[in-house]
Amino acid sequence: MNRRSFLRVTAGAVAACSLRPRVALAFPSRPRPSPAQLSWQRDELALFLHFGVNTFTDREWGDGREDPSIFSPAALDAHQWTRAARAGGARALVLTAKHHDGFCLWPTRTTTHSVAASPWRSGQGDVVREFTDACRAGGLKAGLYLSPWDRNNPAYGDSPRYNDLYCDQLTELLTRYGPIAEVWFDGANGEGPNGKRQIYDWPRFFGLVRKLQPNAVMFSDAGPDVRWCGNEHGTAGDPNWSTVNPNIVTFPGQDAPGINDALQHGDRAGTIWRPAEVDVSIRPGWFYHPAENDRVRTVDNLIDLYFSSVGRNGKLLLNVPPTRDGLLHSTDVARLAAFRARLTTMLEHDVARGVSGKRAPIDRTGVEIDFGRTVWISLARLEEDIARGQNVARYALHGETDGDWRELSRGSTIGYTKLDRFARTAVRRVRLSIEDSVDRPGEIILRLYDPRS
Ligand code: FUL
Repeated sequence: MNRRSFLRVTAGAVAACSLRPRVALAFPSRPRPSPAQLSWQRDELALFLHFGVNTFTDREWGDGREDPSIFSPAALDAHQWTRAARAGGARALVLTAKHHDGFCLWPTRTTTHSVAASPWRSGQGDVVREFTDACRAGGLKAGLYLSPWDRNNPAYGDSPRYNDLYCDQLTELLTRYGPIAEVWFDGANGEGPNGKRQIYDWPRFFGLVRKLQPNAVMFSDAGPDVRWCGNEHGTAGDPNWSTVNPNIVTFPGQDAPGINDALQHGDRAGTIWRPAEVDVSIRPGWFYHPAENDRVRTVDNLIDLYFSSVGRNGKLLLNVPPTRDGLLHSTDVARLAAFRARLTTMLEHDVARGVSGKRAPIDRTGVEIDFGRTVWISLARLEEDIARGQNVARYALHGETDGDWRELSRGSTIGYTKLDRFARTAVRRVRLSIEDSVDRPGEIILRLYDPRS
């Protein structure tokens, strides 16, 4: 037995017979993740790097009139970014190759509004190159954000012309720098010159990414592979289904009744696998602002974020913006490392480990484990085997002491991971009951901890 305690929540032969035909009719093929989606989710944490001219103007949204000469990150070291990411336990990073201001962090052929017109590395630099090389050297996945909204480019608003240009930019980014694991399409889309509005050719963009980087996941409100969770404060929905109805959110930035609900919660009966990504910043802003150096999230707060994102079947994309020097700030770096150290300690000792001989299935909807002694617990980690889909819709966890069963926690969806904190309790037995599920739940892993001991 390894350190996990495997609790098989499986239907017995009789129950399977009664469940299968009905489920088969209602859900002919429950969606499952692609290998890329599975690997994306198992990474749990990625760092988001908002970096560009706004870093130097102290703004959040540039208007596109910034002089490229302001971009001069004298000490830029992408290896420092990846070292900090690794220390924080992230397995991927996503860089803003172009934000809404249109300034390109790589020497593109599509515009002169780029690093090539800056004094940085005498105009010979390429942030995307240094970033992707550092990711590869550090064994981390590289992702790129390319803002559809472009407040600098004269073609913006002239829809076919800008769509061509945007595809050229995607092509450069997806053919020059080796494997790209995630392409991030922002839903924030604003005005063009003279109020002209850009009609994006999303099917073309998605098709191009799929062709050039078939193993990348595409993020947007409308996926197609991973979806926005519907807010920027670090909270995945509850419930949070990784399955969606693709007819509700059909393009990034769509705004209509029901959209936010769909983003937050997914859809129990959804036909497409599109798990939620939770993007949030370690500071109040997305870009670096010196005035926010004292407002970096605390370790407690970062742990809370992990619980409300990864612990609710989401993937956490935590923004840690480089400074004007081109380095992550020492406070942020220290916070990341301390966060990981704390999390590792919290999840170090699974008290359910090694109790295999003392567990007994109670019925087709749950399991009971008997510790044979009193143990203290205050945290549960539940996991479905999402390679086979997501099924649990409602569960309850009870603990028994001196013959008295009491509820420890209850919840809706589980998915990749559900983390529940509860009052520290001494138990001899624990029972997990699956009260509602879409299909027969597969194997569920239950881990129990007492982080305060
Ligand atoms: C938003 C943007 O407008 C913000 O500037 C930031 O990039 C955030 C991640 O997405 O839509």
